[in-house]
Amino acid sequence: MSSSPPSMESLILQLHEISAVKFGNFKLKSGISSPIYIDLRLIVSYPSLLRQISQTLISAVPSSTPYDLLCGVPYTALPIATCISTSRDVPMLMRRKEVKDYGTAKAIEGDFTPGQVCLIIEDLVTSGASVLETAAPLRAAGLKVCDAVVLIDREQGGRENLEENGIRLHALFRLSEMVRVLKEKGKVAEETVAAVMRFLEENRRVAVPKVEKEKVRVKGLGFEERAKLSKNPTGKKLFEVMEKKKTNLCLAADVATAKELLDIAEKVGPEICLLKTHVDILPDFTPDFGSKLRSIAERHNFLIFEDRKFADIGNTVTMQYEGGIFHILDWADIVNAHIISGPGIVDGLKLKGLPRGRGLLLLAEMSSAGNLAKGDYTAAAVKIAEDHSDFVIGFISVNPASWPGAPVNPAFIQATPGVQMVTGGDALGQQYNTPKSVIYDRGSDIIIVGRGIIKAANPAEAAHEYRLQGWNAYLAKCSSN
Ligand code: 5BU
Repeated sequence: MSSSPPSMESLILQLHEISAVKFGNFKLKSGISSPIYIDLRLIVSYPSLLRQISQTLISAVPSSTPYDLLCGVPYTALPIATCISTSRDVPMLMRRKEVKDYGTAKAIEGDFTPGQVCLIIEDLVTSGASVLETAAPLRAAGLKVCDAVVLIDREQGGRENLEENGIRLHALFRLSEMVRVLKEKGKVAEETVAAVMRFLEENRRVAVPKVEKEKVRVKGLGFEERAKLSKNPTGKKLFEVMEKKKTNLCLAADVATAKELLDIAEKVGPEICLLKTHVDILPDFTPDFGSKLRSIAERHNFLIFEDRKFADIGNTVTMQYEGGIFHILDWADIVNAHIISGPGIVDGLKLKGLPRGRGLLLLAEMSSAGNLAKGDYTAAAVKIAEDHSDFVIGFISVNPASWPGAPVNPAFIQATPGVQMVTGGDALGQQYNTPKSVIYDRGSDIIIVGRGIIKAANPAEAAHEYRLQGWNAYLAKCSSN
């Protein structure tokens, strides 16, 4: 075995020699026709070349790039990743290609701990879709994927597509460099080189096919595993309660009086993981409301979420959270906030909430027609949450599966209002989706149901039905992984 990595030129010539580089007319995975095709599957027949490629490839990763694990994109990069793993003594993971969707560790073989960093190994990148297909289940399993190393970059947008998905691409060489070397060595005709260059010019960017994005967005780990990922005690507890009670139902207890609220909390308590209040609608609120509700919550093992929707500057919200008539901080496990005023609002709430072990949901989307929480606003909520993951436990969302870069960090919980058994709305802009659509199709975790339960003839029975539908949708999501 040579001790220093072979030169790029020597690798290119060897690849040409074994006919791993072909010129002609080829249809690529991305659908476009190309005058050049590179088939690196052949390298398993040339152990010395495989070893040289592996050695050189890993040396292309800057020493400042940390990683705990390797994962080759199946299939061609698997032997390359294996060579690197054994020579560098870095553990490897394997992604199962035959698992159509993902979401549980079943899609990934090997030992790992959520939070570890995994470097992706790939032979060739065109649009970056294959790297994303491998990154998605790794990320869904709680691993960090920030870098991918590739032998050849076809220079067709893969680098940019990956960058947009938070993955830096390190390439040993670019396709144009490869062709240039072959031309200089007289291995390829002038016209062929011109055709390849023209092709590259005309196909600078191949979009990641839609279906790949679909795959990237779905599913997630089970609640039990996600409890371990949450950095906030209330976030952790909420996942644990959901798993223990087998419920992802939140009751929006928008009843007329505090008395009625305590009454419905008692009746519906066994069915829910979370009870949501609007304490400022209760005419008979008294200072002991919080302790009464907490004792019911403890008895039935659910958490309390005051849907206060804080929206002011940090300094003001600290006072609103702690003071006034309601003393929300004293009894609500969870509150929520708009991000319209910027990250200072989170700092303010955190100042009071974190020492008490409380959690915060950020309003990333809303359920009402014509609301403005979308696009960049939603993305900003995700960014703020990532920056404060010790306090922010997740989001109020409507369609988290469609967010750019979805799925978001599985430590965050998604809770969705606007839920009834049938789609539709009310006269004031509320829009309803069904439990199945919210959990299974739209990628949320918790259904928030108000009038669907409180206006039912028998709220406890209605809650039971919503609970079954919500939980079954969650189980269906897990088993489709
Ligand atoms: P409904 O009766 O299921 O429509 O009640 C929905 C509850 O969720 C109600 O308390 C709203 O204040 C709350 N809600 C919502 O409907 N939409 C939103 O985007 C947010 C909260 Br945030």
